[in-house]
This record gives sequence, C-alpha cells and structure tokens, in this order.
Amino acid sequence: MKIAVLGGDGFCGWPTALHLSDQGHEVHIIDNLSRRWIDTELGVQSLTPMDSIQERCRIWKQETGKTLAFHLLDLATEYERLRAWLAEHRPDAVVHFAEQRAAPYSMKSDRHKVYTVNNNVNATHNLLTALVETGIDAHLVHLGTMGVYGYSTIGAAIPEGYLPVGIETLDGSVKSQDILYPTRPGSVYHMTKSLDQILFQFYAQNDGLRITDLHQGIVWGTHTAQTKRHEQLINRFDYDGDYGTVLNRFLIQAAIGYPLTVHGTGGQTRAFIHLQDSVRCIELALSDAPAAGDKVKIFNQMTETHRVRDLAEMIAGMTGAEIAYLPNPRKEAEANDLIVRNDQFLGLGLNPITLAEGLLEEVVEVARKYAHRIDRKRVPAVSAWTKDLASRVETDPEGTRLKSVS
Ligand code: NAD
Ligand code: USQ
Repeated sequence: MKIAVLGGDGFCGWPTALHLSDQGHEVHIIDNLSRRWIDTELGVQSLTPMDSIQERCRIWKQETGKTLAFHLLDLATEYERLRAWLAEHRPDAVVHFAEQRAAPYSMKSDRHKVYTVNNNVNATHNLLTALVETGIDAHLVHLGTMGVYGYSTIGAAIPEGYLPVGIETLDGSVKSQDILYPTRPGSVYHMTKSLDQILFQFYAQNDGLRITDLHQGIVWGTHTAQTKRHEQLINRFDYDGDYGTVLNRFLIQAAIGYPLTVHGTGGQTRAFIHLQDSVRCIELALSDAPAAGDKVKIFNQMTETHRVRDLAEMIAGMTGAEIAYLPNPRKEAEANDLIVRNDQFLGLGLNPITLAEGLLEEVVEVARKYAHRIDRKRVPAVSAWTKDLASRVETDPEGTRLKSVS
C-alpha cells in the first residue's frame, strides 16, 4: 500500500513509519516539525539524540534500501497544500498522528489552549474535508486516546467506543441503540480528541469515509525492532514535565536519582501499551479496514492497566529510587478503577509485551545510557490545570517544584 504517516517525525509516528516501510509499504511522512519547535520553546530536548528527519530517512535508505519520503506540511494551516498533496499522491491509507498530544502543554496558559484546539481540530478537519474533496478512498487510521472516556468506571468495563443503550420510546417500548461512549475529557488536549470523534462520525455517515479511531493508552518504551537497527534511527524519548509520560518519566528519574514524581496519592489508574505493540496495532488496524458506509471502527489500543503508585513502587523496588508524593498539578480524580475491553486487537492476533518483560531493558539501556543528557530542572511537572493549583507552584534549588498543600 501507499501510506501517508501524518506526524511521522514524532514518538509514535517515526517507529510506525519504519515498521510499515519494513513491511514493504510505500511510506510518505508528512510533518510540520512543530514538536521540534516546541522543544525549543520549552528549553528541553529528547533524552535520546535525534537527527533531523531528512537524515533519519537517509539512514533508513542506507540500512534497508527502502525509501521514506518526507514532506514538510502543516495540516492545520496549509489546507490547499494538503489537498494538492493528496490529489497528487493518492494514498491507499492515511495514519494520522499529527496533533499536539501533551495534556500539560495544553493546560499551560490560554495561548497553549488556543494553539492546541486550533492545531488539532483544524488538522483533523482539514484532512477529512480534503479526503472528500479529492475523492480518495483512503482508509484513515487516527490515533485517539483512552482519555476521551474519562477514567472512572462504575465497575463495568469500558467498551470499544460504543455503548449499547436502551431508550424508552413514546409507546413505552424500549429500543436499543449503540451510541458513542459518553466523552469526559480531563484536559484541553483530551477534549480535542473528543471533538475529533464527532468529526469522524459525521464524515463517515455523510461521505462514506472509511475511518478507524484508535483509543490508545499511555505508550511506554523507546525502541522497536526497526529503530534499533542503527543508532541514528533512534526514537525520541520525552522526559520533561510537559511531554514526558508517567512511566517513561519514572524510568529516567530512577536513572538519575531523582525521587519519583507521583502526583497526589498515585491512586490514578491508567491504561498502557508498549511502543512495539502500538506499531503492531496500527499494522493490524490497517489490515482490517471498515467499508464505505460503515460507522467509525473504534479499537481500544492498550494492553494493561496500572495504578501510578504501583508503577512507582515497582520501579523503586527494581532500582532503589525514592518516591516523592507531590501535590497534584492536575484536576483529576485522586483514585479510580479502570477496566478496559481490548478484545478486537487480541482477536486480530496482538500478543502483548507486558511491563514485567520489557521494563528492565528500558531502564538499563536507554535511561542510564543517556542520563547525562537530562536537565534536572526540566523534570518537575508544573503546568497546572487551574489558577488555584497554579498558585501553589514555587521554585526550589532543583528547579521548579510544587509546594505541599496544607
Ligand atoms: P509527538 O508530539 O511525538 O508527535 C506528533 C507529531 O505530529 C510531531 O512530529 C509534530 O511535529 C507533528 N504535528 C503536530 N501538529 C502538526 C500539524 N499541524 N501538521 C503537521 N504535523 C504536525 O506525539 P506522539 O507521542 O507521537 O503521539 C502521536 C499521536 O498519538 C497523537 O495524536 C497522540 O494524541 C496519540 N497518542 C499518543 C500517546 C503517547 O503516549 N505518546 C498515547 C495515546 C495517544
Ligand atoms: N503522573 C504522575 N507523575 C508524573 C506524570 C504523570 O503521577 O510525573 C500522573 C498524572 O497525574 C496522570 C497519569 O500519571 O494521572 C498519566 O499522566 P501522563 O502524563 O503519563 O499521561 P496523559 O497526560 O494522560 O497523556 C498521555 C499522552 C497522551 C495520551 C494519553 C493516553 O501524553 O497523548 O492521549 O497519555 S491516556 O492517558 O490513556 O488518555
């Protein structure tokens, strides 16, 4: 297939582009490199040394003989160029990663909220309308998030996108219907993914676009089989307080002797998936496309759930790291249960890598190897969800850290 990987320079997009290219697909990366600019804005860098996207593509060609094409294009602001690109290249499938994906970044200030909504909603909508306009029957696979559901469950498993409900009609009978699972986003970023869902529902129903939405959990790990093939193919690894996700952050914190930054009680339960499984899921989703006229196909792309506190204790047990229970800068439930259905990917043949198997290798090989590149001042998470929470932020000699809540 000819596949466009939108956001193919990012943490999930790059290994996916390599994986699909390795399988013999013709892969085109589209990216505006905004994520690299955000690193500059925040004064941070990937833990792993990343080459330019052009250099990464050159090394892939050198190692495999396969071509990865790169196109610099902003999906959110360059609609005409996007439409022209699609009309010229006519991909069979489009994998859409190209959004601002950090919840803390989306909550930093009003400017960051505006940017996240403009970027994410326009990128998705521009893509959908350009697919309709050009008449391309490409299968669109979008990376959504588990966060659209919210995280609290009432003792029932979260289904894959749709909730069967019984609605009482005027004559007193009950009709059953599948509705989109009620959305309950916990940040402006997660809210944009909820809005994406409505855009997808409309364009699948109105124009027969073939769309798969992957509600992905937190991705951990760095390497895939392809990124390991050459040092310069290495993936990015975010550790800072805005873009670093919880498990990857705990791993590097342990490597540099920084107390593990548990927010609140650490009773938050979240869904996780290893990067290698994430790229495999995209391959599986591509092979199982919906037909025109079908409703949006929704998968829960996760393999296990864990409480934040349990993760911290597991890593502390392995490495001797200390744990710091910090005031939570986010407005979120202190504790929640989370049970998630993921039967569809298991049914398609996903054989998950578990935390227990993959964790140690990550600690030793990545976190310790590149620990010298870590700026300790960028470790604390200081982006606060409300003005009240923001007023509790103070600076200490290590950088910026939250005050204890009295
Ligand atoms: P990332 O920030 O590393 O990569 C996103 C890429 O998209 C970047 O290279 C960026 O430059 C590009 N991009 C952003 N806006 C663009 C635009 N307007 N035009 C063109 N390119 C644009 O993020 P990631 O971790 O790789 O996440 C990719 C997708 O997967 C996101 O949509 C995210 O919501 C989803 N996801 C990620 C995780 C995770 O743990 N990383 C978990 C669940 C879902
Ligand atoms: N947390 C800590 N300490 C930290 C960092 C985070 O306790 O140092 C806590 C947070 O308060 C939160 C949980 O860990 O309760 C998860 O935070 P996270 O930053 O790892 O993940 P999140 O903000 O939810 O976002 C990430 C990705 C996002 C993706 C989402 C999937 O950045 O793109 O959509 O995971 S999910 O969480 O399933 O919605």
